[in-house]
Amino acid sequence: MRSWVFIGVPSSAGAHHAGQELAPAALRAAGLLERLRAAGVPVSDGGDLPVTPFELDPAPDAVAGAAAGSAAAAVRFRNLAAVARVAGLVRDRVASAIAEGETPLVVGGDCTITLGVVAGFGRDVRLVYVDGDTDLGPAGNADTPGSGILDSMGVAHLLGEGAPELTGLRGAVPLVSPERLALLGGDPRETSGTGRAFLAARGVHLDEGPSLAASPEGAVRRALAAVGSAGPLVVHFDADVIDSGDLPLANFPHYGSGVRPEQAFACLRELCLAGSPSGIVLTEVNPTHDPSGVLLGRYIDGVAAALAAAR
Ligand SMILES: [Mn+2]
Repeated sequence: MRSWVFIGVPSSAGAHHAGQELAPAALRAAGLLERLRAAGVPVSDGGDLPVTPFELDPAPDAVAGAAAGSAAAAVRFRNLAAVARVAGLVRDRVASAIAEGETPLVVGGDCTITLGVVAGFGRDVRLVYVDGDTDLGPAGNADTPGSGILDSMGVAHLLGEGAPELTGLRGAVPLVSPERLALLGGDPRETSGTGRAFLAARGVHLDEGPSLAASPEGAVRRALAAVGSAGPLVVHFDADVIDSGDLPLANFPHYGSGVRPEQAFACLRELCLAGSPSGIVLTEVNPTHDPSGVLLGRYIDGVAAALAAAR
């Protein structure tokens, strides 16, 4: 039987603002590890990486471009040094967990930590990216340099587009082969035609929120068929795949996406059951959205029920 290790990554370095760096400690305090064990999931506590909160990183390049009347300001990346440092630490921590025969349960933190997780698994990694966004940043919208927030550019970087400090985390680019990547649950309102074309041109599987909601099991079946069966499977699960009207835990809201919590957790459960993942990344939980703790409790229940399916 597999043995999971909880690896906390208290970082909001790549996020829109602070809060996610509190998630590993909040989930631990709310009983995630105990709930997992009660559900029959063997898990040890591997501790946390260093706390790396969001810091303001103003945009002098974009301001200068606008002042000069340039329509196409250069793409820039906010807090790049901190994001790259955290992702590198995640890569090394995940690689050492794998070497010790443990199954990493990486608990973020913003979505850029997944770059490090994937890098830690090496070249044959397969990734099912369950997320309310397709995280293409400017690669998905040619008309704007974007926000500079790296949290919204993770998939572009996985595919080799963006800052070399991140695309090169494993040495060889890209971090994951496009045919081994499946995106599940994206809010269709958040992905442009350019973004869809970018993914289609590379052969990346995309199944958006409505089709996940229609059949979580069917969406997982299609995603697993798309990424093939050879190589370790990593599952990325962003809390923002869930309609914020039901569970507004995530940093960046998706009100009205139509993906119910039970559908999102059924998707995660089916990935655990049918995909037998070698690692899972949980991202985007912002405990400051939940002063009563009720939302964290629901989230933990869903995660524990899902991981119990992975034997
Ligand atoms: Mn997201």
